[in-house]
Amino acid sequence: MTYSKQQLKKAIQRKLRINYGITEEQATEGEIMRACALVLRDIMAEHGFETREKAAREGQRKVHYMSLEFLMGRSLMKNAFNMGLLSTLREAIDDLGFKAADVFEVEPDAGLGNGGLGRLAACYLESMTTLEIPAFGYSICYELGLFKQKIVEGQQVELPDAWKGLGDAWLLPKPQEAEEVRFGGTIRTRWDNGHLMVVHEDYTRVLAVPCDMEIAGYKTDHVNTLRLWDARSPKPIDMALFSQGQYLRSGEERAMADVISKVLYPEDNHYEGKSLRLKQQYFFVSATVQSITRKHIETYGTLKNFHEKNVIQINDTHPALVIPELMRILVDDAGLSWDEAWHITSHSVAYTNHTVLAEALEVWPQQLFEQLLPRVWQILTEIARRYQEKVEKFYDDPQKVARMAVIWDGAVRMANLCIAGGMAVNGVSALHSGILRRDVFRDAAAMEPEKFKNVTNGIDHRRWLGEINPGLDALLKETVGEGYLLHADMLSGLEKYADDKAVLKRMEDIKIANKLAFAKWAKRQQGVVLNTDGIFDVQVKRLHEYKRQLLNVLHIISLYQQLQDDHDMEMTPHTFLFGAKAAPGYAVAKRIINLINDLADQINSDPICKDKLQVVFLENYRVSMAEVLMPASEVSQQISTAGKEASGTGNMKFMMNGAVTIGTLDGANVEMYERLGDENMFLFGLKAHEVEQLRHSYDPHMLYERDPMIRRVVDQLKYGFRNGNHYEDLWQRLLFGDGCPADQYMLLADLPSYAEAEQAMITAYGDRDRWNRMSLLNVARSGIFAADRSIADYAETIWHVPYKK
Ligand code: 26W
Repeated sequence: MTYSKQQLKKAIQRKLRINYGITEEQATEGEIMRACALVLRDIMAEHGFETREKAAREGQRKVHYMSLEFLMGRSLMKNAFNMGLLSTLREAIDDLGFKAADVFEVEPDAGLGNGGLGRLAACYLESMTTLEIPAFGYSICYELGLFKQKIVEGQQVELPDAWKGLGDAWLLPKPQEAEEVRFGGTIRTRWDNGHLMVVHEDYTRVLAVPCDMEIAGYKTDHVNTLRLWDARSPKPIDMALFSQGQYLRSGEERAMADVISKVLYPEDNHYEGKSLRLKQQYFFVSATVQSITRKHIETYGTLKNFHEKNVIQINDTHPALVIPELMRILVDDAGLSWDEAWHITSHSVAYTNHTVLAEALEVWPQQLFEQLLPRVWQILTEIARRYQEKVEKFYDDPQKVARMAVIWDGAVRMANLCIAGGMAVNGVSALHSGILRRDVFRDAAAMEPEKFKNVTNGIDHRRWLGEINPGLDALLKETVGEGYLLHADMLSGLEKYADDKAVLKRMEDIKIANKLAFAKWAKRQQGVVLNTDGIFDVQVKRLHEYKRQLLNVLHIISLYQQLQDDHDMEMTPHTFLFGAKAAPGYAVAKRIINLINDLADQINSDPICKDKLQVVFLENYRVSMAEVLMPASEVSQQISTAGKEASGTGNMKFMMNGAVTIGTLDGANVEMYERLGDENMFLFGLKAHEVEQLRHSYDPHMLYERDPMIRRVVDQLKYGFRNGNHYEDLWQRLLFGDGCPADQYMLLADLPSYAEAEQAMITAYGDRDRWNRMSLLNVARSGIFAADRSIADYAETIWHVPYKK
């Protein structure tokens, strides 16, 4: 794809004329942004067409990645980067009288996800494209993405995220490929020519209209598609139904369509059995399975070889209904026998687990299924019955049979459904996959050990390093070569510069420039003035008790108390940055946000902290903020209770941008530590097995009684702040619990070793050569965390598809 500046400029001008009837002189930045998007979209759409034709012609096996979330962020700069058009596009925009950076900045984030799971899906789609795997992503075209966060008087306020105004420039609606999804009604069977026919009657219909987003790979013409389903009513007013006097149904269909694709559920790692959520899941699953099977029949004329030509990867259990829905289509619509259909289904679907938190496990009430999805319910009961038979043949143990059941005590257990119907089950880091095998899914893993695998997560290093950190990208191109963008293992070539003073100085200068750039950004966005002489010590991720933002807070309080004891205490300037959204219904998480803001207010206005301690809560953390923040970060906080964070992927983004990690041995931190060792990473805290052992006897109150440092820090919560706010509820929760075990995430157990690790980090920071070397080695050893490596693992161990090496 080579385009000159003139060609791009002409194409943009043309889009302005055709779409908005304006010239560049009359255009706003938003219109320029949309026009640029349309130009790139046209190029991609053409390549996308060729990619799909080729896959059909050559009978390639396709990967279908199903996820209720795709946290795409912005696309203009990313697509231009991948298409090799970024500098040409910049010049074309300049030529039109605009600043490219400002045009990129007006693009809204496509925030169709909560956190790690959704961003992972976005990184993987990019990587599958670059590796030239014929792949499709599927999700819902939410009208409102994850809420926008405002901080008002220290508290989180949620605002709707109507991203589509400017953001839908990338979406291509395909009404001719719409699918009909059916809810409710009744099921009747009748015999027809010796065949048992299933008749579904009196159902409510919702139309699923695809809105396709093309995804550009890096240095390839291969283009994949993200298909987002938009819910519409089948007809504005169904005259046929209306004239029969059934206008109520028609109204019902409109009401259902209006609400299904309206908004993304904002709970992350927390299950709530809301019927609208189940409707979203089935809507998205049914439309997707119908679409995949329809295209398969168009190409091959039969569904009997479906599993040979397709693999469906499901991102956590949220799309688990794909299993009964595929069975339904194979049995009811295609007329296959149950056994044939089961063979095909259980050789097509693979399941990735992303969490071991009990409160995140999806368990749907039977009644909801019976009412909402009567045919799927029938199929589910048959799947459950047969799986139970299989389990009983293997285990003569009623307790194990009960634990492994798909339907139990009036509830459908989605994880067990995925295990029963999937060809593979994988965790997302070595530690996490081990916990699945040995603990969470131990009975199933003992029965079918080959099914259980690990694929450690990875990130799109082209976005999270190449695109967003041009300074480091330039250094890498000079040292290890441009090839690192396709072959992330080449980053290891940086290692030989670990003692090269000039390169170390470059690393430092790049970091300083990025800190200044972030400070400027934060000033413009939020009006806050950051102390860029301070260590940028960063914790950004969803707010969750297990992620332990509160542990970070307790440590900051201890530093503050030391300063109160000795105003003249020597201290390396330290700027603590937090960014986190709390689920709107998660009261404790919201209290912690309030606490961080109160602490920040007090510290930042206290003269004894001047040029020493600063705490800032960054409002509305999102992909586009992470893109400015990661390159500027020096310390990465990855401090979850060991055994709780499945992998983490923010940890990888920090590492790749040269931040040094303070962390527990949790998730992918374990694999980072294997590569970095104690010299290049600051570990602390209980190990996963120690957490489990200690659980029975843990007594945080005793730690509070015995350790004056702990007591004084924790008591600060109770006594509160100068503004009059206090946090006795959090104090209580740590020491005595509140309908839950006291300090269930063991903050107090880990606080002393955490403070030591922070101290060791500060000492290392003081030795510039040592620190820059650590930073360099973090970058050099991060190649393993590229999504390309993860996708190669999936391709080899689960999907069995070829990919570009
Ligand atoms: C049903 C409610 C709900 C919603 C989202 C339950 C669970 C989820 C996700 C599975 C939570 C999630 O995002 N998990 C994160 O997945 C990342 C990608 O694998 C991991 O890196 C994180 O450790 C994990 O918390």
